[in-house]
Amino acid sequence: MREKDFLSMKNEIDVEKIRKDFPILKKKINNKRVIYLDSTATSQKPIQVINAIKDYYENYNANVHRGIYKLSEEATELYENSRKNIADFINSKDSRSIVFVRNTTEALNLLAYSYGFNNLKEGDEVVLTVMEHHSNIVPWQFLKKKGIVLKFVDIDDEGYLKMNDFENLITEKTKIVSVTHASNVLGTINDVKKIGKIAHENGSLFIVDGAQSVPHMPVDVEDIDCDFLAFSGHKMLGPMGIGVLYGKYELLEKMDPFLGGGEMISEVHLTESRWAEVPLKFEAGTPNVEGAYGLSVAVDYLRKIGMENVRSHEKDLVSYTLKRLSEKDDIVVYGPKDPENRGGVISFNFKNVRPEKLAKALMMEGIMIHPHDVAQILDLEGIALRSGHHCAQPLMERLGVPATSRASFYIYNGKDDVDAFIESLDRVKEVLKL
Ligand code: 7TS
Repeated sequence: MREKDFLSMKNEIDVEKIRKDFPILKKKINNKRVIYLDSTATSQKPIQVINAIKDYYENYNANVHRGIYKLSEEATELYENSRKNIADFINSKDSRSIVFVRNTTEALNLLAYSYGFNNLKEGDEVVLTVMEHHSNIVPWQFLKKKGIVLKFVDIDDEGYLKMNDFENLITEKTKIVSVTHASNVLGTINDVKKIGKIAHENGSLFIVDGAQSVPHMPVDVEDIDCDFLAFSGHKMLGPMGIGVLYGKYELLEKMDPFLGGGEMISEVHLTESRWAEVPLKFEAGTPNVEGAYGLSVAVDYLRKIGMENVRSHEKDLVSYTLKRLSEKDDIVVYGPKDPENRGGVISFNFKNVRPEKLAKALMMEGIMIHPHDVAQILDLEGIALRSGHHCAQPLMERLGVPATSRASFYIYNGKDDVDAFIESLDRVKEVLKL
C-alpha cells in the first residue's frame, strides 16, 4: 500500500510534506533556504534513514556472519533482510544475486576484474557508449593490458544513442556490452531492454549502469533481462559507502572473487583456499552493515512514494524547466527535447560564451572563479548546482564543450526550486556583465 501521505489530492508528490523529512533542507545558506539541485551527484537523506543508522549503532552493532551470540545474530539478520528488501526493489527473485559493494564504481571494477580479466582474451571486444560516466569506461581500459579492444557507440545530435551502432559494432568478438541506463549529463534514458536483446542475440554479456535509473524510476531486472546491474545507495536516499552489484546467480557462481580475505572464504590453508557461497564470495572483510540497513530503509521510503510517482514527478519538473529555459534565447540545453525520454537532469551552457570569455569577464571583475563556475554565482543565491565535466569527459569531447552546468532533481524539488534556478540565471549575467 502506498502511503497516501506523500501524495497530494491530485495524486501528485507532495513536495512540502517530503521536505519536512529532510533535515538538511531546513538549513540556511547566505540566509536563504538551500535549493539542492545536485541529486545526480548524491541525494539528500530523510530522517528515517538517518535514524536507522543511529538505531543500528544503539541497538544492533556487532560483526556479522561470525558471532553465535544474540547481538551478532541480530546484526546478521538485519544485514541479510536488507539484502532481501533491496533484491525485491529491483524485482530480483533471488537475494543471492545482490552483492553489497561500496558504490557503482566498485561494482563495475569488480566486473572488469573478476569477469573481464578471467574470461576475456586478446582480441576480444567490449562495447560501451560515449555517454558513459568514467566509472563505466576506466575499469574496462584496464583490460587493454590484455589486448582487449574497446568500442564506443556514438550519440546523435539530440543526445540519443545511435542504435544502429550497436548492430554495426557488435561482432562475434564482442564479449561484453556495458551501457548506462540514464545519462548523468544528457538525462537520456536508454532503451536497455532493446540493447540487452541485441547483446544477448550475439551471445555477449549485458551490463547496465543503473546509478541514475534505480533512484529515479521503476527498474526491473527480470524485465530488462540484464546480466548485471550496478547502482549506488547514496544517490537514492541511502548512506554513502554502500552500493549494489546485482548479477544473475549462475554468472556470479562461475566468477572468481574480486578481493580476498575474511568473510569470503569457506576454508583457508597456507597455500590455497576455498570460497564462500555467492554473494559472500564477493564481500571480503567486515561489510558496511549500517549502510545496507540504511539503504533498505531508503528503499522502503521510495517504495511508499511509488517509483512511478517519482518518475512522473521528475518528468513534470523537467518539462517545466525545459519550457522556462526555452524562453531564454541565450541558453543551450543538451540532451533529448522530449521529457518522456529524459531523467531529471538538465545540462546547459550560456550560448556563444566560451569558458575562456567567462574567465576573462570574471577576472576583470576581480572575481577569481573557475571558468565554468556559473555554479558559484548560483551558490550565492543558495542554489546548489554542478558545473564541470561531471566525470564524463569523453562525452564533453563529443559535445565539443569543456564543461556544462547541470541542474538535477529529486523528490524534494518543486517548481519553486525551478523558478529560483531560472531567475538566478539572470543574476549570472548581471555578475558577468554579459
Ligand atoms: N555511473 C553514473 C551514470 C553516474 O552518474 C555515476 C556518478 C557513477 C556511475 C558513479 O557513481 P559512484 O557512486 O560510484 O560515484 N555520477 C556523479 C555525477 O554525475 N556527479 O557526481 C557523481
